[in-house]
Amino acid sequence: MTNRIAFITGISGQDGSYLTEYLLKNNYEVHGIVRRNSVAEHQESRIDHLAPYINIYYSDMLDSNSLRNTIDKVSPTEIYNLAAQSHVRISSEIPEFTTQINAIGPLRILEIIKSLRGDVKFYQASSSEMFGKSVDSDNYQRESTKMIPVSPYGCAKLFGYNITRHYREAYNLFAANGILFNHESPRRASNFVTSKIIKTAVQIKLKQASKLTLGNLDSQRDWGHSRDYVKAMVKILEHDVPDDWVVATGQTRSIRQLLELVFSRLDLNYQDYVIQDPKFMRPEELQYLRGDATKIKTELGWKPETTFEDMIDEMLEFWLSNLRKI
Ligand code: NAP
Ligand code: F7E
Repeated sequence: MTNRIAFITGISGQDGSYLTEYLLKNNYEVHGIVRRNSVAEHQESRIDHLAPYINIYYSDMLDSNSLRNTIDKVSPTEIYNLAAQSHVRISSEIPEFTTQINAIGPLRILEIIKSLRGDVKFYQASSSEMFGKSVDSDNYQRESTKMIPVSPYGCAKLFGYNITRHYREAYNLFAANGILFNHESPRRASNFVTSKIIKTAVQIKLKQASKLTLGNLDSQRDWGHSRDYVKAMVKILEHDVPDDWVVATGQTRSIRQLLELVFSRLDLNYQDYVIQDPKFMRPEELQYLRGDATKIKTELGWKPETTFEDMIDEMLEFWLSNLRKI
C-alpha cells in the first residue's frame, strides 16, 4: 500500500505524462484532471498507455468548484500544478485566457489548499520565461536574477510564482516553485520550435514537405529533456523545506545551431529549405536563456542526464518512425 497520493493538473501534457510514469515507478497513487475536448481521443494520447494505472477526472483550471470537488475526492498528499496555456507566442493572441489559466489557476489551487489546512505539498510549474530580458553579468539566469517578462505567458507565470511564494510565507504552506528552462522530448507538441524543426526536416527528407517556415533564428535557449526535468519536480517536493529552484542544463544554443544539427543528421543543409515569416515572430522576443542550476545540483543532487545531441536523436527517431508510416 502506498501512502503517497499525487494529484496532477496537466497530466495529459508532455511533462504530465513523464511525471506520471516516474511517480508510478516509485509506487505513488496517481490522479489527474483533463478538460473536456470535442474529440475525446485527442486529449489523452500521451497517457493512453498509463490509463489502467491512473485515475482521471474531468475538471478545468477555470472552474474553482470542480477543482475543489476533485481535490476533496482525491485527498492528495501532493499537487503538481502543470496545467497551462504553455505556448508563448499564442499567449499574445489569447492573453486573457492565458492569464486565467496560468495566473489565476495556481491561486485557485492555493486557496483550496489553504482552506484544507492539511499538509498537502504544492508544486508550481514556473518558467524561465519569467526572466524575460534580464540576465546576470556572467550571462546566466538563476534564482536571484531579476524577472522582467516579455510576454503575457511570462507575466502570468510570474504572478503564479509570486502567489506561490506569498502563500508559503503568509500561511505556512508547503508551496514550491520549479523555475524550469526549456525542455523537450518526442512528446513535445509540434508547434514548439524543436519539434517543429525536427518534424519538418524529417518530412523534407521523406519528400513529404519542401520548406520549413520559421520566425526568429537568432534567439538562444537552454534545452533539456522533459524526462530528466520531472525528476527535479519530485525532488523539490521530497525536500524537507519548500523553496524555489532553477532547473536547467547550463548550455545555450541558437535556433540556427539547432537547425544545423538537425539537418546535418539527415544529410541536408538547412539553408536550402528554411524561410522566415513574420507570422512566427513575437511582439517582444526573449533573446537569451542560460540557466545556472547550481542550487538544485548541490542541495538536492539533481542533474540533467540526457545530452542535447541524444535528445535530438531520440526526437528524430520518433518522427522518422511516425512519418515513414504515412
Ligand atoms: P503542455 O504539453 O502544453 O501541457 C499542458 C497541459 O495543461 C495539457 O495537459 C493541457 O491540456 C493542460 N491544460 C491547459 N489548459 C487547461 C485548463 N484550462 N484546465 C486543465 N488543464 C489544462 O506543457 P508542458 O510542456 O508539459 O509543460 C508543463 C508545465 O510546465 C506548463 O505549466 C508549462 O507552462 C510549464 N513549463 C514548461 C516548460 C517547457 O519547456 N516544457 C518550461 C517551463 C515551464 P490540453 O491537452 O487539453 O490542452
Ligand atoms: O520557442 C523561436 C521563438 O515556442 C523557442 C515553452 O515550453 O519554454 C517554451 O517557450 C524559440 C523562441 O519555446 C519559431 O521565437 C523561431 O525564441 O519552442 P518555443 P519558448 O517560447 O522558449 C518556456 C521555458 C516555457 O515555459 C514555455 O511554456 O524559437 N522560434 N521560429 C520559433 N518558435 C516557435 N514555436 N515556432 C517557430 O516557427
